[in-house]
Amino acid sequence: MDLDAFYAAVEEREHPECKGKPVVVGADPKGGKGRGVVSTCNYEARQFGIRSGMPISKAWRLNKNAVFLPVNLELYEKVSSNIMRVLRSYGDKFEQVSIDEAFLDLSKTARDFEEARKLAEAIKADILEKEKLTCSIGMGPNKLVAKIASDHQKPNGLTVVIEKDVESFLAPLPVHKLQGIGVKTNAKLNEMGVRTMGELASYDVARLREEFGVSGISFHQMAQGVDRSELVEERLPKSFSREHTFEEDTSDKRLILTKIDDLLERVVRDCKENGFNFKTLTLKIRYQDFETHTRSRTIPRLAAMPDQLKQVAYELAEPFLGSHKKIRLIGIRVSTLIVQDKQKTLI
Ligand code: TTP
Ligand code: MG
Repeated sequence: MDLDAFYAAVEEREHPECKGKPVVVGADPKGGKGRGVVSTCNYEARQFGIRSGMPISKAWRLNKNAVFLPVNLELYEKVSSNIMRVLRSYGDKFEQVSIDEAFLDLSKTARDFEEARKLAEAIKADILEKEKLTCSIGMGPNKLVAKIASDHQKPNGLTVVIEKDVESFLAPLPVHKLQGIGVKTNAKLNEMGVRTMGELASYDVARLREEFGVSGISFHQMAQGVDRSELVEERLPKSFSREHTFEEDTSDKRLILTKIDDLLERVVRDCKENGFNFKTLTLKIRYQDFETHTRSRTIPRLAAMPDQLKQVAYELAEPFLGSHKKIRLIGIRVSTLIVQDKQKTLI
């Protein structure tokens, strides 16, 4: 799955008055004197030849009347994480590749490609409904084919390539669509008379090896649609935590409990915003002499109410509050995270 004109599409959604106009997201064009680059642009702007990575001054020359907007990464990251959460809930293994692109393994979720196609349609509809954005999905027997298929009918595409059609699907496509074939390799292959993947697939592998070393063998395999790589699942967070060091060491019970409320609220928010629930709450206390203690408690019910959570945190703090030593730092951590959509436990 790859979102269409991602940053520009989010901006169009936020500024409906731009709908239908060319929209360029990137550096300030400063009347043609700007020095940064284009991050991306919508499909209307692409008709003027504007592209990602191009100097913003050139984009300005190509269309002075386009809507030029600055990059609001924080917003795109939030939208991205919402969408990735939706996507992840539809399949088994999940690998996020970039802010707007991810692989999903449906081989255990769907019985065949027809069922998988239905799931892909449901994913597209769900993303459109929840985030008002379109994406392009490619499906195939492996990652290589899926990735190329996702790019095949952009924007708002859905391309399904079943096993027996892999070679005929790839054959007419230019070799530079393969990952690892950049400008130089592409030029070299073209010199050798190889422009399409079909030509590459039927080229003498020994000659490819002579020219490109072991990469030559891998190009030959890729051109045939061979890819045995597994999805690399993201490293999910194991916990969320926040700490506070007091300006001055303190024994003031009211001050300490207020700070616990504050930390707890922030940690729970971090956790929820990232799409997790949690089962374990840990409190950390450091005294003025740096002696440090932690106490944990398993929360009996997942959907514990804020007041109950507070109560648990107070109970964890209780034994430390009567000490003759002052407190320097307190911390709150939540762990044993559960993905909210799937209720899958992570240690
Ligand atoms: P892409 O998926 O490559 O591009 P896109 O989503 O804008 O358009 P398409 O419909 O062709 O998929 O990149 C995703 C986002 O990453 C893009 O919206 C902006 C950002 N990006 C940059 O900031 N600089 C770049 O050079 C590229 C290629 C992308
Ligand atoms: Mg994209």
